[in-house]
Amino acid sequence: MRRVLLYLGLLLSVFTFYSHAYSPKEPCETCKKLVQRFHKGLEDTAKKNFGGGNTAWEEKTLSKYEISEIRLVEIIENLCDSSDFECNHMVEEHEEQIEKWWFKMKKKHSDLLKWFCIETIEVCCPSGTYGPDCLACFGGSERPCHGNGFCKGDGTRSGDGSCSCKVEYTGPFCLECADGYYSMEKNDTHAFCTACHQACKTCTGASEKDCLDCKEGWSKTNEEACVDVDECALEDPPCKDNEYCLNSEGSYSCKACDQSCTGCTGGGPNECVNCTSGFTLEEDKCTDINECETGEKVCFRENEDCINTPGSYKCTCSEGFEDKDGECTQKEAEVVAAQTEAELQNETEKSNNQHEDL
Ligand SMILES: [Ca+2]
Repeated sequence: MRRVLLYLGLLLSVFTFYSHAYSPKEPCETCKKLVQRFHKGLEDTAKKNFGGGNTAWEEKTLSKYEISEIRLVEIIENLCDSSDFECNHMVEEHEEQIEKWWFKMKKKHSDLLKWFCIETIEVCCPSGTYGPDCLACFGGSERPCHGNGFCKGDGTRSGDGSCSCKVEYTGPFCLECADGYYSMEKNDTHAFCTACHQACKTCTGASEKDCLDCKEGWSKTNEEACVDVDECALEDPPCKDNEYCLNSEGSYSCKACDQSCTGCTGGGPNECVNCTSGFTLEEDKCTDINECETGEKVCFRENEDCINTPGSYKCTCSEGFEDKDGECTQKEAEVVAAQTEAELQNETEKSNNQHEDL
């Protein structure tokens, strides 16, 4: 199963990569970028060629250069990155028009974006308009979507001119308030929507008394205001047995009891309803019982120690011993060490005896 998922994931990422890499760019975007680069090219070539002194000869050549084909070629060479297929294609296809603008139209039509992208190759529209015929966006081309949203296809030859409204607004022209917002001012062409009080789903004003509907987690009182529901005080509280409930504005949360509790009213060992086994109530707190010190023997095997743990205890073999077939046996290494020690002891005693013999 995991392998299949992995494979599907891989397939999906490859697909996303390709669809991304090869999706044709919006031609108006390409054109706008191209015009931007043209202006950059103009700047760069202007700097490059106005450095030195100003002899009459230089001035004549420079002013010639300013409108020369050499300068245009330099600019065109840097219009697109070599990897930008759409840009290179656009330049190739419309090089003649760019030349025409450079030599003949520049003076009269100084706005290259307008002349080239909108009017000549027709890939963009004036802002506030959209689609093949550059029609006005919903809400008009002056203030598309009444300033409360974005017109789909604005400034391009694509899209449908419909509005996608900012979060506060809704309706085809973004003139109505979305749920959770109310209108401070409104007429046929303007709307200004503001957030309701956090307790309201819909409202007519700013306060919790202006709610039409309450948001989930809030309910209407007699005074018609939406107030927080205290979920923790409900007859059937929402948390599990070993959790306690924390109320909050518009919500609640369930938190785990302390490990010493069985049921609790808060987070500490002093807020238990009952102590869990292994704990006992001491000074109003559920406290760990130390089973190793009760006086009763709890670990029964030989060479075994009792270790107290929170809520319980462990019986483990003493140091130098290990559990083998249910018994605490001396470790191999320890046995060897003990033997060596015994032997050494023996040797020493022997040699001592010999010395005494002498
Ligand atoms: Ca609540």
